[in-house]
Amino acid sequence: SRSVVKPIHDAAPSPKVKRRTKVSVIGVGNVGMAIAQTILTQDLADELALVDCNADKLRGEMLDLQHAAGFLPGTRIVASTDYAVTAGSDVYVVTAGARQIPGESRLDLVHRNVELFRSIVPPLARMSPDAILLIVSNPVDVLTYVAWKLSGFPSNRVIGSGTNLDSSRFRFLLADHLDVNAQDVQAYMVGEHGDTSVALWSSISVGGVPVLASLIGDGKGPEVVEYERGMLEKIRKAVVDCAYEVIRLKGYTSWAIGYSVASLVRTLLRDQRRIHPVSLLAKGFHGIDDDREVFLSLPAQLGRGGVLGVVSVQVTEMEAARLRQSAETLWEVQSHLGL
Ligand code: 6V0
Repeated sequence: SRSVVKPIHDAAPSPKVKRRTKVSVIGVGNVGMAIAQTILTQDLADELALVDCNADKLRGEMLDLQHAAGFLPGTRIVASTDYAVTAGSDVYVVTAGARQIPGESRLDLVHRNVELFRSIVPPLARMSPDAILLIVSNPVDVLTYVAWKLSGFPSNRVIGSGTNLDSSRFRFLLADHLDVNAQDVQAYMVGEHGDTSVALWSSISVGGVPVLASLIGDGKGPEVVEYERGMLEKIRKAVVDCAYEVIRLKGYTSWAIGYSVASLVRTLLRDQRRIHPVSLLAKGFHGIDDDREVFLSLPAQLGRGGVLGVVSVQVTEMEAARLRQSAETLWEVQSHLGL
């Protein structure tokens, strides 16, 4: 570049550039690439490293992204089957793994993916001992626990994408039902990502108006309130079913998880202290036993340190009971993993 760009007269040397931010995506399948491409277009990192065990696919994806350089802000894109390429990462996004085949439950996937994590997580922890691990591979809650165990990282730096995506689907469907913009809908799904996720009804508000409470406050008869509750339950079920529908129709899900994980990466890297429902070490919350080392999603404040804290959301006794039930199920699954 020296021959093209010439220094001006009497110029001082550049000050030392502030440390660059680096994100590594492990697994360049449908989900990994959707995340990588969203991170690039949103200009979230100075360097993006990609790792996969399939060398041809990996190099092909790297070149394809690099060829967009003329349209992107200048993120350095590197890729290798060797984890050394990820050294010095601020955030790891782990999407490697077998994905659900139509009809397969997320928990059925567990044994296949635990073996994989034994080869992936220890090298990551060695290459970037201060990084945040963001786990996306399914079953995400179990694998986040597995990543925590295998990395030896403190629990605040091991996060599962959890119900961040479920909550976004929930907001989309609620917005459609209420005819408002999804960005104005606050609503959380918590607990286990997938079939047994828990919708927090009292968390639903639009433009600051709590939706269920306002129905009751408006003096609507119990039939109307019951009808709305029925509608909401239908919406909760639709949130669970819609992942399966996408998988049935296109074979995998990618765009929504891409945006959902990119939004987590932004909050973490820029220390935005925003609140996201993500999978975290949930023992001790909502009556989950202190000896149950399980990762479940709860609305949490995230920042450069990872999980900064858990929001004290209102949870009914029935919702808390379902959280505890999920905790028991996960604990049971984890007890067979030999970790
Ligand atoms: P995919 O398209 O099959 O990609 C998986 C990638 O992982 C492939 O490129 C493999 O080559 C690679 N891979 C396998 N083994 C290794 C290894 N040892 N080291 C490095 N790379 C490896 O799957 P897809 O991208 O569709 O899904 C990836 C994972 O994300 C699956 O476990 C999904 O179930 C999970 N999802 C999680 C979601 C969530 O909300 N948490 C949402 C969607 C998918």
